[in-house]
Parts: sequence; C-alpha cells; structure tokens
Amino acid sequence: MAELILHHYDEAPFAEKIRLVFGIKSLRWRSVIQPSAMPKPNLMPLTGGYRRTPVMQIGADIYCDTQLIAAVLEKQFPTPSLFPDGNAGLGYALGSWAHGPYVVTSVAIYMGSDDPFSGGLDLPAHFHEDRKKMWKTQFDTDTLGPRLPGYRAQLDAHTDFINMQLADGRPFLTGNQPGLVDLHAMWDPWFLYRFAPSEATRAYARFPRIAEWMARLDAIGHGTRTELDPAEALAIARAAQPLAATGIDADDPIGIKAGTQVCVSPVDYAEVNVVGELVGTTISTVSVWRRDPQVGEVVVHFPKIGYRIDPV
Ligand SMILES: N[C@@H](CCC(=O)N[C@@H](CS)C(=O)NCC(=O)O)C(=O)O
Repeated sequence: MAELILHHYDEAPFAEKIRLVFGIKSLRWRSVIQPSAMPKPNLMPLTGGYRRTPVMQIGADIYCDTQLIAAVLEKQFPTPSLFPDGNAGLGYALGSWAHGPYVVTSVAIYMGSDDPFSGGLDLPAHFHEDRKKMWKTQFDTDTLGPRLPGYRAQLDAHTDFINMQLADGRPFLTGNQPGLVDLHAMWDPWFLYRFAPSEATRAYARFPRIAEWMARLDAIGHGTRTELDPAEALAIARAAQPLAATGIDADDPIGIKAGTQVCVSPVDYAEVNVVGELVGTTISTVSVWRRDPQVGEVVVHFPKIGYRIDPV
C-alpha cells in the first residue's frame, strides 16, 4: 500500500484526532503541513476545493473528513481497534454529536471571547476573518458576545457526559483502552486549552478527571511521523493511479448514475462545491473522480453524513 499522508497543521484539533488514531494503531505516516487559513494552494489540486483539515492522501486517493479517515484506517488496520468495547456503530454515531453541537459550542466560545489570539498560537493575521466566514452557517461571530454565557452552559452540559463516563475511575471513556469515542470527546478540551486557555480553565478546572484523561490520551503519541514537502505529496498523487471505481451501491437512494458530473459539499460549514465525475458510492461514502493539471487523475472520497451530493 502507498504511504499514508496526512495534510494538516499541528494546531488543528480535528487533525489531532487522526494523529491519535495513528498513535493507537502505531502507524507510520507522512506529515504535510498545510496553512491554517486560506489560501491553500498545495491542497486545492488534491481536493478540488475542500479546504478543511485534515485530509488524508493515499497515492491518488484523497479522503476528506475525520469520520471517513477514521473508518478507512480502521478497515485497513483493524488492530488495535478504535472500538475496544466492540460498539463500532455507537462510536461512529457519536461523531454526529461531536462534530455538531459539541464542537460548535466550543468554537462559538472561542470566536466570541474577547481575544481570539489569547492562546498565544502562531496564527496568521487573517485567521479570525477566515474563521468568521467559515463558521457563518452556524453563527454570526459579531453577535456572539451576549450569547457566550448560554454557550458556556451548553459546553458544561456536554462536558458532564465525559465526566460521567470517567466517574468510576476507568482510564478511557469506554473502558481500559482508548478508542474513537475518546477522540470525539477530547476535541473541545484539546482545542480550548490551546486556543482559549482561560475558557478552558473555567470549563474544566472543576473536573480533575478530565485533565488526567487528557494526559493519558496525550501519552498515546502519534505513531511514527515523518515530514513530507507539499510539492512531493502532489508528485506522489501525479505518479499514482486512483483505486478502481467501486460503482454505485445497489441500494443507493440518491439515484445518480456513475459517470454523472456531480458536486459534493459539506452542509455544516466551509461549504464549497467539489465538482467531479461520480465513480462510486457505498452506504456511507461518495467518491468523485477529477483531473487536475498539477496532480493528474485523483479520486476524492467523502462521507455521506454531513455532505450534499447534487448533479451539476
Ligand atoms: N467534519 C470535519 C471538520 C474538520 C474541521 O472543521 N477542521 C478544522 C480544523 S481542526 C478546519 O477545517 N478549519 C479550517 C481549515 O483548516 O482550513 C472533519 O471531521 O474532518
């Protein structure tokens, strides 16, 4: 199999989720650092416009969204499993909680707090404006101020779920081993401690088990990471052929024929039309073929949950 390449940046909490998957499974992977805000000239040729982080590349196959990336890695590298308690369906389903109300709450707190750079991270000057535009489907950043107490109350209620799981002294949320449920749940503390530390202190200081659990997750590490130049990643895609098309799932209710030009877009935020030829669907994924002058033929894969598929 071609190398696993992760397009990411160190500060991205969604990327941390996948770095921890690499850690849990002790995988070797190549790290391509992409900008934390637009423009992303070395990513667009691969994704056709999708800008979110992370993106996983295996040769000329491009996997968008951590829901799909985690599922692909679980399939290719089943042990140790991301579902140590065996509840894969529940583990994947919790992604819709994590990526929806849970994450949006913390991002709103960060965006609405007085100083968006309070975490002292090395962010570009236009980061706040970039994120304001990106999150506009979920909230209007300029009017968040008076709503912050409400968002903080929401966050505390979500945090309480985590605390409940840890209350019996177990090391990880589903038992003795870490899994995808931990990675869904760690997003908000991981993000807030880095991007809005005073908000993190307010939210988590009274839950000492959360800091202990975060330290255990941190100790997992990221597997074996070696850096790769973005231009080399583009060259790898150019030299590779995408996997053979799987065709349309026999029970697919979308009713679009293989070979049709379609556009795929996230529906929650950072909407963009990735245009290509529909080459495959499964019950949970959609794949589009594209040709790009810089990378030749690539297939871009998305999960169906959280994405819209329309004929062009
Ligand atoms: N549902 C997506 C969300 C990814 C996401 O929102 N990532 C953040 C970074 S942690 C992002 O894309 N920020 C804007 C950017 O990196 O351009 C996933 O699970 O991968």
